[in-house]
Amino acid sequence: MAKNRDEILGRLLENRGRYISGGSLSSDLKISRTAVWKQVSELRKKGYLISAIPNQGYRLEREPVLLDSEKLRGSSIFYYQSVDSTNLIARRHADEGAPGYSIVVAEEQETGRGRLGRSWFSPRASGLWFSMILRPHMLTPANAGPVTLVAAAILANHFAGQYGLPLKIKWPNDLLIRGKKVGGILTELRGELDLVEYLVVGIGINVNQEQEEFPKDLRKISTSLSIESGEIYNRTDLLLSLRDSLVRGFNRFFTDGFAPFYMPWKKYNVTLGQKVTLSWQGGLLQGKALQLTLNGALQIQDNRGEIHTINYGELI
Ligand code: BT5
Repeated sequence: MAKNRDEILGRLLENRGRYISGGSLSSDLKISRTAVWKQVSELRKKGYLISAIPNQGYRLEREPVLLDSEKLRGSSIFYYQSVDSTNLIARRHADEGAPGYSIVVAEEQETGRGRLGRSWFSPRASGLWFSMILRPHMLTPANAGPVTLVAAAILANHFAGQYGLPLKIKWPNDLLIRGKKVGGILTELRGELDLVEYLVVGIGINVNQEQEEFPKDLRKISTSLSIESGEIYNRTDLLLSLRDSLVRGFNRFFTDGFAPFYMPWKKYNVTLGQKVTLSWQGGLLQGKALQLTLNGALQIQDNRGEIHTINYGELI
């Protein structure tokens, strides 16, 4: 199998800029067209951008560009090729004593995770999939609630300021550009009832993917920075600059709380003022997103006029 894949890659590289027909690959390698297509899919998963046109065949558009491990060295960034989930690896590092603000980043995640057991599509060498360990002093789990919102505000501000990209926040953890999901945040914590030992803030951002690289079920609802701006990003520089913004931002949060992030969050959010449906207590709560509290909870006014304050949930 791997031999066929290498052969196909070799042929694509030799014929750079030209289409090679599936038929000729299949007869040269003595495998079925379906087998050719399967190997092309595998190459795509590894970060090769390969276009396909009926009657013309396959063409290599781009090879994967990996993160620059030299540049990341000595910066408390643990770099992996492939992991199950960077959040899980970060938890392991944190349990072994890794300091606050360490980052785990991987080229690909085999089982990237969203919230509530959902999965996060994390193909090789095209996005940024990373987790930052936070070690706050004397933070209670109750006060850790806004961490996801703080991360979202930092990210939106970073992309607006440094890249001119109109990132928006959908409460609590979705990052959108023009209504499509470009990233998400998964925050987990370890601690006791009254004290947080550490937090892991997992961040996934689609960076250089093309639309056709997303699986069918995500194609209409997702986007990447590259799709939105037409540029290809240097993911190493992006990661390092994001790390600086996150360190600065979380430092501020741990000293001054959520207050400094309240207005930025409101500036970038697309939730307040909207009709929303929240999956809640096993059912649905419908109403209008009225306001964000100073603790980062969402106030929803239901259709009977009653106001509910929601700390954690899922808008659908
Ligand atoms: C999230 O969950 O949005 C949190 C995603 C966090 C991912 C990072 S990557 C680094 C770290 N390590 C991990 O294992 N996770 C974190 P949620 O709100 O539950 O959204 C999940 C839903 O988003 C899925 O059910 C899909 O519909 C959609 N989705 C999955 N992959 C996507 C992608 N790459 N781009 C856009 N949407 C995606």
